[in-house]
Amino acid sequence: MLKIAIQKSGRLSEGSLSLLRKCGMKFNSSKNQLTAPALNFPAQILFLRDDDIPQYVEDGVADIGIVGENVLLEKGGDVAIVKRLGFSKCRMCLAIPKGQQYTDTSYFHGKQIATSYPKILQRFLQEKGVKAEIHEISGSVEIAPGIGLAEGIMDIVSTGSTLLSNGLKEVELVLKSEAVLIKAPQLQPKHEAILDQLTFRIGTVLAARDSKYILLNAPNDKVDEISKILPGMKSPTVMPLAEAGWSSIHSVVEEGKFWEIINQLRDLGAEGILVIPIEKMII
Ligand code: PRT
Ligand code: ZN
Repeated sequence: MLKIAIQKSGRLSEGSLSLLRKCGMKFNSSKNQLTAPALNFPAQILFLRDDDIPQYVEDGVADIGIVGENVLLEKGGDVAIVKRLGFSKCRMCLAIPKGQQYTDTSYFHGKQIATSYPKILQRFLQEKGVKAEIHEISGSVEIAPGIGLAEGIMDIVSTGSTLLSNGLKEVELVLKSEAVLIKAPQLQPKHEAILDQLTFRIGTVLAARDSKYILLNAPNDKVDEISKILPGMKSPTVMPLAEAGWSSIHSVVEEGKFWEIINQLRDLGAEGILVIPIEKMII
């Protein structure tokens, strides 16, 4: 039985539950539950506070876990990242009051910076050769400059609206973070085997999430050029249309590249372009 630690409630929980469910795992999760057995996979889910997950995984209480990379970097510990999961994306930034003029990191020399992530901040300041005073506070970091507790902050930013509404501006990117799958330093071979199955499934879910199935009609003399733009998994499927001189081309495109190539396809005479989500993708 593989023990999987995920956040009980917060910004990682929905993404973690949804990923496990898309991997075919069935389990009942109710608010007050601390654990839930998977009903159709040799795993048990442990619902924990995100800050505790790296330690639980390092100690082997859980075999694997899903946690924000920011928390992992702050807590340290002897755990390995198995996969980056692409959800709960955010960045950690230094921010200062809007009215202040900012030049570069030397701005922070001798200043006080409030954060809940002292280790990450310490490392960043050291790399930049900046000597500043770190004020560790556990929450509502963004109010620190307003109440005179610090001159700047280092915190998680997603949309930037929290900074804005507290009269702050982002001045340095410290790191980018996303949810990651971590594993214990020592896993029993039977647990490694279950983890292999799970990471295979996660791979298919992530590949499908980042790809789209595309179908289009094109004049026959443009099929070669269009096929070069749409290489697909191996090569595109090309089928003749009932109308002479035309073909239907089917392929897979990376979501991120879609808008880049759509104009090229239209310039080459592609018509009736359909883009369809993919449920699972086995590469
Ligand atoms: O209770 P528990 O300890 O489990 O949860 P938590 O309250 O410590 O963490 P939670 O659920 O808030 O966040 C879990 C993880 O989600 C973080 O460690 C990050 O990896 C990730 N994440 C993604 C975020 C955000 N986006 C985010 N926007 N974590 C926090 N925020 C906060 C941020 O602290 C700031 O207060 O949102 C505010 C900024 O958001 P914007 O959109 O206004 O910029
Ligand atoms: Zn937390």
